[in-house]
Amino acid sequence: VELSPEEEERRRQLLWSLMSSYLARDVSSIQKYVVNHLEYSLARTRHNFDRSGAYQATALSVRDRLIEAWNDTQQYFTEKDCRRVYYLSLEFLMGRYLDNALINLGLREQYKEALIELGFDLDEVESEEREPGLGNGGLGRLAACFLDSIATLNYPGWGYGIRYRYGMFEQRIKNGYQIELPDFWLTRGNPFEIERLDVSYPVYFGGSVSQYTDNQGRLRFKWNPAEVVLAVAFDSPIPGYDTYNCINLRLWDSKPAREFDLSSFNVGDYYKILEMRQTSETLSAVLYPNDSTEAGKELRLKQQYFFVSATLQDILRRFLKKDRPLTQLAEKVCVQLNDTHPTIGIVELMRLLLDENGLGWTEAWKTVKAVFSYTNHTVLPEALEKWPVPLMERLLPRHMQLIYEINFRHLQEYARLGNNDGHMLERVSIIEESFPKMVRMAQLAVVGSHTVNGVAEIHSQLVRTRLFPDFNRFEPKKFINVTNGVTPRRWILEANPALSAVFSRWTESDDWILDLNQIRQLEQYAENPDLQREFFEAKKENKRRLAEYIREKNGIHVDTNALFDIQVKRIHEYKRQLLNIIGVIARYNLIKSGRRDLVPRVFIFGGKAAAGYAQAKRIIRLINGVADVVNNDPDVGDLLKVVFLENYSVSLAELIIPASDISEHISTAGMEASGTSNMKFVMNGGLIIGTMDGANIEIRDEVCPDNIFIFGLLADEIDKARSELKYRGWSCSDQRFQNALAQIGRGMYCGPDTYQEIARALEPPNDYYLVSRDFASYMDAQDRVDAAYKDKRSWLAKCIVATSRMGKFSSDRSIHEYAERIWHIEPCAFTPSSITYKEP
Ligand code: T68
Repeated sequence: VELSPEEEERRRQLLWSLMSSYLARDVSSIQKYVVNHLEYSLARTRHNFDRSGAYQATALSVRDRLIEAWNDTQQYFTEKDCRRVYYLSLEFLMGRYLDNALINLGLREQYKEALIELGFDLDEVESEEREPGLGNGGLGRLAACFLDSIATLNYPGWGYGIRYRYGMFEQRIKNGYQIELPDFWLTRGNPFEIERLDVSYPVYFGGSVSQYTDNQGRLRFKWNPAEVVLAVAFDSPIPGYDTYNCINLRLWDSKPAREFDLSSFNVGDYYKILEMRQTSETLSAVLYPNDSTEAGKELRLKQQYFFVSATLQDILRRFLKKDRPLTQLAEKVCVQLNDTHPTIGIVELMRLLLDENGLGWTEAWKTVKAVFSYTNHTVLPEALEKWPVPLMERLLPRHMQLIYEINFRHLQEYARLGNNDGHMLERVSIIEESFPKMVRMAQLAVVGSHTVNGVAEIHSQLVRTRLFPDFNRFEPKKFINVTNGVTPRRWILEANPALSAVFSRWTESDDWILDLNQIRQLEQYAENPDLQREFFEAKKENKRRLAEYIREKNGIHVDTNALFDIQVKRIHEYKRQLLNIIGVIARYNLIKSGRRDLVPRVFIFGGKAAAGYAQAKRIIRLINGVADVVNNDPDVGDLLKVVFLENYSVSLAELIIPASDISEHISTAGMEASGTSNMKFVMNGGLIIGTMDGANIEIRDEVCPDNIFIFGLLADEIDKARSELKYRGWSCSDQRFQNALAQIGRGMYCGPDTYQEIARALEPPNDYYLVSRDFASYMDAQDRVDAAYKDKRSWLAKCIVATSRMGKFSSDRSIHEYAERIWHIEPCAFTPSSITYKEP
């Protein structure tokens, strides 16, 4: 109905009076909200109030609050028309929501009290939540930490991704082997998402391209697609810590689109249509469990385009709500590409601007380049995405045309810049001239972005010199570094309440939660016996929690006085879990030879192997084989235990990381882009043993070489070492290594299906990851760890100093850098009093 201004004002007043204003924060109101949801949302009676119901009702009551904040924040961003960042990622590894939301809202204590009176323990209620595992590892978890920092720092930003119905597979260990089970995480629904049936977009595939002349006589192109899928938005509110701001993670779900179905139903092809419906639903069905290797599956490309197309349509629609030309898009919008996975977005935005909105090439391209920036997460050649041209032509014919045109203009420009050694154009080309031809997504991402960043200093240097030397020569300013970080909210405050209390006590404030540099104050008390005792007690408590879990899950008793030595991360040859486990075998042999003066150690492993990565699966088998032998050898006792924890995940990381004395970050130098668990471990009061790789180098710079155990070849020594191995037959003369290898070769720890391939991979010409070459240096570093651990006071002082110097590795620092150097956005904080629709 048309309303007069007076009627409009009355309507606004009515809406305000109907909305119950903000939800109260006291314990009895919280109880009322929870029980209301139990009754009216879950349709359970008060007599049927179990722990699962308590979780659901609690979560829904928290969701209400998040929605209030979400609505106000988004309305405020719209009103202020602030420049926004959109973080595009195929993975968001969020971890459990409830605990994090309560902490960020500052309501955990109230909820704890409210639930106790209702007969529930909040910790137990929280553990009812099924974690959404919508990511593989570091890259997906980084995206989640970044959202927490963006919200906390009041930056106007959103995350966009896919709502996979099956996330990362669930890992089980059977007879030492990894088994993969599907992760249907939505079985009991997800109270933290809001389905937006009103926010949906068609996404097209296939078909052909036709030409026509527009009314100004210009040649235009039209894509006539053959297939359509509908993208439907699911929103998850992401609250910041100690702010009212609440941002959005919008994940797309695929549904069959009716418009195409109906016409085909008329044609009578009933079964074909039902088949097509199925494929549309499979689009967002499953996360590809490949980490750091490119599988090149057709469905994966469809997923990428599906999510990027829906996202850009959504972004343009929001921008165009205000009447303005698309040439101004880059003033209000920037898009960060989390690796090359969403890179087809560069081409899609070109298509939208050219074909759907009538812009000319020059202005369209200028806009595109001003909008996009790209984060690279790996220099491993096998992980760089490439798509076959024929596949691209079939699925996205118009995009393929545009890629050729983008490449043609790009090569012309680079040819003009000169300095062509004959192969330069071949190297910088977006098209690889192989059979079949391939589209190189990294080259496309560099060409279509204004800024390209690596994720740690050494990695950014390798991005410049090894991946894109020619681009770097002509456009050096394009390449920058933004070192990764992790959120102290989840990784200290939530994961480690004991240490958090120590931080607050010794800094006499909670400010460290928002400014991690504050914990530097602890350093001056590194030798203080009271602080040392508190540090020790906190660690002990965390080790007890983990020991209890190990007893429950693995049936192994571990002594909390032993040194806990932990390596948890995806299983990959470059991460060298093999180096660790061969070191364990050597230690076992030492014990068997009668040495009793060793520091008792518990070696804890965890991590998933990609389902198709045979060698990684063998490594898991070997670790479990060694665990069996060692843990059941009466000669060993408490001197050595080996534990493989199955199904490593964010929630498990929150339990494991605070319990470490030493953690291992031992990749072949130059291969781990950054690593982020290294940061988490040190923040939680543990030391690390590691190579000069990724963020280890910057951690060493911060904590001083005395407080970290570094070993191994440097990145620039690797090529030479490899060629020595290959051409001069360098082989490891270390007897401990040879003995361990011989035992593996005799089948002492696992059967021939496993040991043959493991032994082969470690022999001279094959040892690409240089396990044998770094072995002696690794063992020396482990001896230094033992020696240092024996002196309890100096060990604790090392831990305190190292921990206190971790301020740099808060993701708040990373996000400030992105905001200032790449996104050029400003904080936009909403406070309930700055509401423009004033309550009448
Ligand atoms: C990781 N990459 C880096 N990739 O390995 C790690 N890859 O050093 C870094 O700290 C982290 O990114 C954050 O920057 C990944 O985790 C993937 O998970 C992945 C997934 C799909 C395809 C390729």
